[in-house]
Amino acid sequence: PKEIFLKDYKFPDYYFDTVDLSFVLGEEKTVVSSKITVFPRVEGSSYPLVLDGQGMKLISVKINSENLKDGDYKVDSRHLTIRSPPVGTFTLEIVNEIHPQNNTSLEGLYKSSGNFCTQCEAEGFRKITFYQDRPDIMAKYTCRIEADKSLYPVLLSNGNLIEQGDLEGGKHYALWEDPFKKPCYLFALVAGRLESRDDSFITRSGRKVLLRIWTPAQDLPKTVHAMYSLKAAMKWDEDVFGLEYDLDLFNIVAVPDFNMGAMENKSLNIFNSKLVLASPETATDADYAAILGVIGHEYFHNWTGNRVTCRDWFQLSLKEGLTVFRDQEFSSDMGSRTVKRITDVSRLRNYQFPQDAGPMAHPVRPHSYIKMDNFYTVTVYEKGAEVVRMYKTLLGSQGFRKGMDLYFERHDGQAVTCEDFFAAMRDANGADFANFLSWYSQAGTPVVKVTSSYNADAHTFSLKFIQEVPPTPGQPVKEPMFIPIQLGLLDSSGKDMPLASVYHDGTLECIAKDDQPVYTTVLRVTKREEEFVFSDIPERPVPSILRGYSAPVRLESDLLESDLFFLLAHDSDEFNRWESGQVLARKLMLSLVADFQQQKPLVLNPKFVHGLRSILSDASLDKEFITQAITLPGEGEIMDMMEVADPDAVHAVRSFIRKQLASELKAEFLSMVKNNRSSDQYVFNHPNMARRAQKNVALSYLASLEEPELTELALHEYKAASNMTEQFAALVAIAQNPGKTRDEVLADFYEKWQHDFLVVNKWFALQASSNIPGNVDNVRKLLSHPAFDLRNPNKVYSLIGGFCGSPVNFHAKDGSGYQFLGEMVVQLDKINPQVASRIVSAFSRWRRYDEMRQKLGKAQLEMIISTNGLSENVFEIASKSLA
Ligand code: B3K
Ligand code: ZN
Repeated sequence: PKEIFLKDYKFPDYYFDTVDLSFVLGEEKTVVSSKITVFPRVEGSSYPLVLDGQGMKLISVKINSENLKDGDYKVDSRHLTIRSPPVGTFTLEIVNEIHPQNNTSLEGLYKSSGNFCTQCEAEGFRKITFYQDRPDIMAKYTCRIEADKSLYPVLLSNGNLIEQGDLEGGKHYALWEDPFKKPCYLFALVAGRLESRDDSFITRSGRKVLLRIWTPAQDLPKTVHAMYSLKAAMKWDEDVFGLEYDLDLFNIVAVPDFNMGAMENKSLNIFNSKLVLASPETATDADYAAILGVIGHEYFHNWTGNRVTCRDWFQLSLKEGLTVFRDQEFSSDMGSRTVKRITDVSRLRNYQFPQDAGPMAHPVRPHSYIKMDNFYTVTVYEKGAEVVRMYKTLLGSQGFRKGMDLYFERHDGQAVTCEDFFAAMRDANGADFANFLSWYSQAGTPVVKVTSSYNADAHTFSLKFIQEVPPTPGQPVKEPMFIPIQLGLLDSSGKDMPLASVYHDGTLECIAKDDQPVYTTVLRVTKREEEFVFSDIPERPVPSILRGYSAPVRLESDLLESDLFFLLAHDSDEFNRWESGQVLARKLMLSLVADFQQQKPLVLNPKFVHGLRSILSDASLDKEFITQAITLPGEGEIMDMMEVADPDAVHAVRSFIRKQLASELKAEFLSMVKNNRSSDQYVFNHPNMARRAQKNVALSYLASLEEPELTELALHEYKAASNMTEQFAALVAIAQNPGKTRDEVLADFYEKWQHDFLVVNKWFALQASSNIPGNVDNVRKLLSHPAFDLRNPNKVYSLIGGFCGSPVNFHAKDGSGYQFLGEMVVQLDKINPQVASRIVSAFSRWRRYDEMRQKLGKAQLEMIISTNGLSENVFEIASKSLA
C-alpha cells in the first residue's frame, strides 16, 4: 500500500467546469454516464489526464464527441489515463457499469433496505465513475436518474429538481441541477420507496425553504425531533454567524446501513437512521441530544465544508474541527453550556488522549495517510474543535465572528487550507498568534505543570508554567505550543478576586479594563517555561486554572487536596468546579489502584464522600451538573494515566468506589430517585433531561449494592417507565449484577422491542459491554441471534464494538477477548473494510498492558496482518500498531 504525504501536494493539471451525470438504475447493474467540461490549469499545456476509478467496467470514452481508440487511453485497477488530451477546453464523456447490489463496503453507490443511496466522502466517488476524485476539483453538476417507478418512486440528488417524467416500461426519471460548485465527495443520489415529513423555514432574508425528511413510511412519526433540530439549527446559524441557507430545498434521508453518523452532501444529507429516528418510547435523552447535535453538524457544513471546502484531505479538520465546534456551541445554546462542555471534555479525555498517546497519534492536520478513511478521528474532529475554540478564547466572541466573516468573504466557493482559516482569524483582528500554528502540525497532548507561590509582603502571587509535548510516532522532539490559560483567583471566602495586573516577560500588563474589575483572564503561555506574577493580591488565593478547559492539555498543578475541595465547593467557573472533583477522583482512583495491586484493603477517603454529599445537597446547583459531578472518571481515562494499564484493577476500584458511595449516600440517592420521577409527558428540554439524568444515576448507584429491595426498586422503575431514557437506565442498573432478575428483564426487553432494530441495538450493546466474567461466550452466541447481521455497521458497533468497551472481558487474561476480536476483524474486512478498520483500532494500544496481554494482543495483530487480501484500511491501523 502507498503512503500519501501532505508535502507532496500538487495543483491538478486539469480542472472540471461542468459535470452532467446520468444513472440508469437496474436490478442487475447500473449504467453511469458522465459528460465533463475539462480545462487545463495552465493555458496551452498538455499533460495526460489521470482519472481515479475502482472496481467498475468501462464501456466507452469520448473526447469532443469522438470515441477514443484503444491506444489513446489506459485503464488499470485504479485509474483511467487519457494519454494526450487536446489542448484547451474539451468535453469528456464516459460510460461505465457498476453493481450497487453487491457493494457491501457501503461506499460509492450501494443498496440499503432495498433503496439506492451513496456515500462518497472521502474517496467513494471513484467507485461510481472515473473522475479526478479530490476535493480541489469543484464543478457544477446536473444529475439525471432513471429507474423503475414502482420500486423506486422517489429519485433524489443535489440541488433543484428541474424536470421529471414517466418513461416506457414502467420507468420514470428525474433531472436535478445543483447551482453551486462542489467537490465530488458532496455528490449524492437516493432512489427508493420513501416518504417525507415536510415543513418549511423562512430565512431571515425572507426566502421560503422546503424541508423534507425521508424515511420508509412506517418511520415517519419518528422524525418530529429531527425536523425540530433542523429548524433550530437553521435559525441558530443565522443568529450566531449570520449564515443563511442558500437553496429552496433541503432534504434529509435516513438509511439503516451507514458506516458513520451522517453525511453533509449538498442539500441532500444522508443519515444513519439512528441519528434521525426518535420517539420518547424508543430513544433516550442521549439519542435526542445526539440527533440535535448531528443534524446541526451536517446542516452547518453547508457553509463550513461545502461553500468553503478543503484543498486536500490533510485539511480535513478545516471543515470538521470547525463544524464540530459549531455544533458544540449550538448544543450549548440549546441546553446547558456547562454540561455540554463537561461531556465534550470527558469524551476528549477518554478517547482522544489515548489516541494521541498511542501508535496512531497524528496531528490535527496529519502529515501522511495510507487510507484517508482512517483519519476521520477524534483528533481531527474533537481536538480540531478545541483548536477552533482556542481562537475564540483568545479573540472573544466578537473577534471570532469577525474572523469567520473574513474567512467567508475571502474563500466562498474555494477549496482552502488550515492556514487560510488561521490567516482570516489573524487578519480580521490584527492578532498576534505567536506559535499557534503548531497545534496543526504537532501530535501529542501537551503536559502543563503549574507551581504557585504567594508573597505576603509584596502581595504578589506567582504562577510558573512548564510545558512538555510528549514524543509521538515520527515526532520525537517537539517545539513548545501556544497554550491559552484562562484563569481566576479565589479569595478565602470563595469569591473571585479582581485581577489588576500581571508581570510577565519583563513587562507589567494591565488586566483591568476601563476601570472595570476583571475576574477571569487569559494568560498566553508560549514558551517551555514561563512565569506570571499577579500584583495587588491581598491574601493567598486559590487559583482556578484552565477555566472552561481553555486548551486541550493535561494540567498538573501543585494544588493541595484542600484547595481542590475548596474549588469543588466554591469556584464560580462551573466547569472547573466539576473538574476539581474529577482531579480528586482521579487521584483517589489511582491510589486505590496501587493498593489493589499490592493486595491492600481498599478504603474510601471520607473527605471524598463528604465533598460529594455537599454537592448532592446543594440546591443551587443544576441537576444535570450534579449528575456529572457524582459520575466517576471513566475506566479508559484512568488506564490512560497509568504506566502499565491494569484493566482488572481499574475496574475493581471503580466498582468498589461506586458501591461505597452507594452505601454511604444511600438516603440521598433514594430521595433522588423518588423526587425525580416523571409525572407527565416526555419533554426534551434541559430541566426534564436533568431530572431524568439525576434519577438514573442514583438508581444505578443503588442497584450496584445488590440488595433485594434496591433491585426491586430498579425493577419497579423499569416497569413504570413511560420513556426509553428511564426504561433503559433501569435495565442497565439491573443488568450490572448477574442473576435471574437480569436474565428475565433482558428477555422481557427483547420481547417488547424486537420489532425496532434501533432499540435492539441498545440491547446488543448493553449485553456486549457487560463486565460479567466470561461474557465472551455470550457475545459469540449473540452473533447468531436472528436480529444480528455482520453487514450492518450499527449492529457491529453495538455488539463487537460494545464488547471492546468491557475492560474485564475484552482484556481477559486468557486472551479469549482478543481472539474473538481478531476473528471478527478478519471476517468483517471481507465485507466492509471501513468497519473492520474501526474495530481493529481496539488493538492499537496493546503496548499499554502487561507482558502477557501484550503478547496476546500482538499475536492477534500479527495474525491479522498476515491475512491474504487484507484491505488497506485494516493494514494501515494494524501495521502502525505493530511498528
Ligand atoms: N463528513 C462526514 C464523514 C465522512 C466520513 C468518510 N469516511 C460526516 C461529518 O463529519 O459530518
Ligand atoms: Zn462533519
